[in-house]
Amino acid sequence: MDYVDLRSDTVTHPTPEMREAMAKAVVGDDVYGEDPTVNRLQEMAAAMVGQEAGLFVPSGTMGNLTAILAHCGRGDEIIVGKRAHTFLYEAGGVSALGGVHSNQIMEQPDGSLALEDIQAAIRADDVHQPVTRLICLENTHNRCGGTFQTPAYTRRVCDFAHERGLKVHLDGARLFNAATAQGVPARDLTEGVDSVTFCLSKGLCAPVGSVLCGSREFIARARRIRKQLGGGMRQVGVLAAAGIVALEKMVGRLGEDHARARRLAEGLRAIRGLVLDEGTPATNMVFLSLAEEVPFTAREVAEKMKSLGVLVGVVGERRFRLVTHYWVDDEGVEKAIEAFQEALA
Ligand code: TLP
Repeated sequence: MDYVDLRSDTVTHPTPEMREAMAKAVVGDDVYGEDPTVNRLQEMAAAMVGQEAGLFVPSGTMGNLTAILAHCGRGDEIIVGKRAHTFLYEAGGVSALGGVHSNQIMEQPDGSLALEDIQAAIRADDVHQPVTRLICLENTHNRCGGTFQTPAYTRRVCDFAHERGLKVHLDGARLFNAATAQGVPARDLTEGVDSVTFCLSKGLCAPVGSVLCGSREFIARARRIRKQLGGGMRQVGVLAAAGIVALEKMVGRLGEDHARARRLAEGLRAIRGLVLDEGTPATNMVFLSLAEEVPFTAREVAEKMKSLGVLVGVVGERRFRLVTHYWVDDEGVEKAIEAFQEALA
């Protein structure tokens, strides 16, 4: 059965054009820096986010981990949102592998970190305390609803950080969704950051990979850390080739996913028993909950939906996340709305 898969945009398959580019990719040993396709992808990626250099990594998780370990030493501290992917869903890698301590602060509902909360989290110069080194941002913000931050906000945090001798890392897994939603180039959202990762494998449909970008000096350090983590890959141009197609062909169409998310939200809003989050969707994610009177759990509803050919993300006892992407068309959206209706009947 062909499911309408709304669990995540991580489920996207490569497009036929990507598969063709992968088959034809010219490759070399990337640990020697000799894979021309990887080098081209890294240059393209860095240019798109206004940074000097890029580093191809197997996943967003490894990109964030590599960046944080390149910015911080053991016992240093990062300031990070309580609902940040890096804090919630990366298996505690920064502390397990890097000895990096995290100081979590609550995001604002829109996923931003308030400057006064950041200020309050910065440690004093005191032997009892870890040394604050880095502020971690996320744009779009996954668990805050796929919300986006503006160029002005990012610049404000960067200025604030730099005045205090701190660095800023941006988890831009869905950076191009944030850019599309605001009609700005991605580089406007990365101006001032010391490092940024974005994923090729989510809405952009590449099968694998993210790119970490920053200054040449930073990327040289990150390259050694990637090697320590076992992420030095060899003839990986076969994957980078799909990433190049992702950047050339898929960035410009993300607005279609956002429009489908809006249509999906509109259809679901009309169904009794479903309560949509205020303001959802900001980009390609729709967050919603079951109304109190519904006698099922989200998991039970998801099981029924599955039998109707629709897969949904369960993110709480009574809560769902639905993510639109390239492989969900208009028909899929209507099918999902009907399936919810039937599952709750
Ligand atoms: N997010 C996944 C899950 O891990 C939750 C998803 O389905 O949304 N940063 C952000 C903001 C992310 O949403 C993700 C993946 C990552 C980093 C990690 O990327 P990968 O999966 O490539 O390690």
